[in-house]
Amino acid sequence: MKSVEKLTKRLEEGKHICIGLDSDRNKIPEYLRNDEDGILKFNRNIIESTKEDVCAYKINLAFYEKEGKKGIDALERTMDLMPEDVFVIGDAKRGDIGNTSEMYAYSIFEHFLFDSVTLHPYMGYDSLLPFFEYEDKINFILALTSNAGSLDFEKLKLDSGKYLYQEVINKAVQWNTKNNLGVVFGATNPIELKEEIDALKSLFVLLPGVGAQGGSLEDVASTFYSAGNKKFLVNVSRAIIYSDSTENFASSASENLKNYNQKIKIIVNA
Ligand code: OMP
Repeated sequence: MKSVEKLTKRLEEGKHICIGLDSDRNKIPEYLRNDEDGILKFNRNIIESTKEDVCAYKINLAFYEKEGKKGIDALERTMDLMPEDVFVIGDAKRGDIGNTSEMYAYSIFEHFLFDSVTLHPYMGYDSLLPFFEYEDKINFILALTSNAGSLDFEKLKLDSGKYLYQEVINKAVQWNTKNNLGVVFGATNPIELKEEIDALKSLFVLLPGVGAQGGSLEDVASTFYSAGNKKFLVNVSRAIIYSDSTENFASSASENLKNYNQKIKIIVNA
């Protein structure tokens, strides 16, 4: 199944929650912390209990690289566990000169077999092109992020009167000739999201920031559904995967996911 087909099928079914497998040995249930394969076992249980109701999984490579060889092994084995029909994002925030980006793109798409990646736009078009050339994958470019530091650069005003993040969206729309682009837009920016909703219509949008960072799922879902747009994924990491520190963590994660899905259903049916 093509990556874009996996994603659009779930979005059409009203599934918009992307679970972030930000699996940290210091936060997983205590009984798994000293287990050599603790992170893998944690991921396996979360995936097993959520795979039917989730829209996608996002794996932030930082949490795996931190563990060195063992972490990369856990990442590869987690990828082996992914169901064929579920879209998986490699949250690597890549972008470098062309020949280096070619290596990064190969690593993400051909070695780890992710369906998608997150990218920094700071170095411009040629730094992203090697990723764009993978026509069947989806590339999410950071536009307006969820953190306070988004003010430092993303909200700088340009001579055109636009903010830098608005120009990133503009460029992503222009570059989207293969329909394989999206942007990252922090769910902690609901006012800006409403302002940009028309500009975003040809792109997939990944929205992190719900849960631990305080963004509102209701705000995001109602903004997209009011505009008749279903091409959005809301990432939740800590608030789903660490909702229970006992052996019941996976069923709690599933419960939480179902609650988030229910909130979206209420908005769709309103
Ligand atoms: P929680 O705050 O635990 O839900 O995790 C959020 C996840 O989304 C982390 O993996 C972050 O690295 C990522 N993220 C943001 O939190 N904010 C952004 O603006 C962009 C990302 C991202 O690109 O995924």
